[in-house]
Amino acid sequence: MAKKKSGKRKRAQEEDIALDYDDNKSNQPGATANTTFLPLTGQCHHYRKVGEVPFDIQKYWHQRHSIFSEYDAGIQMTDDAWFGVTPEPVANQIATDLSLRAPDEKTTIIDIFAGAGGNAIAFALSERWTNIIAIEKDASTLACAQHNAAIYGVSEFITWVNADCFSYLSENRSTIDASSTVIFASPPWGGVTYSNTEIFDLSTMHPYSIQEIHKACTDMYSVLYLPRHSDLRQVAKLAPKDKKIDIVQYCMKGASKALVAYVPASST
Ligand code: MGP
Repeated sequence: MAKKKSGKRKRAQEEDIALDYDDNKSNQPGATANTTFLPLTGQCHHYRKVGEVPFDIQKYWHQRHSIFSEYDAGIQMTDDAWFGVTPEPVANQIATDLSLRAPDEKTTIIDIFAGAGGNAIAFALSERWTNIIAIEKDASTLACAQHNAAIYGVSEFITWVNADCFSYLSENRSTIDASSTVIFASPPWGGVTYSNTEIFDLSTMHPYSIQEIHKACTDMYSVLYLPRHSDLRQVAKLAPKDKKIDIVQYCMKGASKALVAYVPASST
């Protein structure tokens, strides 16, 4: 699994850097970032025993080795990150599928809700992308993501940005090349109760609705990781004129974990 370990893990953990995407306006914002590693905080945990784990995330902790096969190497998570992390086999399959689907001219991928890093790690391991930018608003969660990517030996292949993704996208509008960029969005779904309804209403997804997320990246090819029972009519409405959206259900052990909508850009 961890193809690129080659001693990078220790080096990455020892680095001491500061994230400031405003200082980094080259061809792609963040692409040549002075990427900096944030320190793990008291919010970051590597739970070893179920007794240490808050009750509401114990279900996820029991799945820890399918979420991160390298969990025992010291994977770090904030408690909130457990709810949204993409299990590794699913993240890898999405990375493989996207490698095949994305047109060749797409060379940059921006993971706008990077969380604990599962998807960004899979994108880096796929070796498909020239630039991988991972944005995470919460500094402790970003520190976990950087640490976890280092465990997989890919941290230095990812440009890390500690920011609100909507601010990042709007402030860097002029320097993001939409024709070469793919947006990957695995947003919060509003908590564990997301599955309580028969059909998930994406317009009330909290705190960001599907429309708000789509508006922020409508001119770019976007890949949206959404509840398995999302209202497909709402997804269909995101399709640019005369273009189609592919929707794929990603399963583990015969049960869907999520669906992914591959949404073409409005302009290209
Ligand atoms: P789940 O449905 O909470 O758990 O999450 P489980 O055990 O697979 O299903 P259950 O029917 O037995 O309860 C399933 C998957 O959905 C997780 O592995 C995550 O990949 C994804 N997921 C869950 N939540 C609550 C979120 C979220 O808020 N955001 C994102 N992006 N993914 C989530």
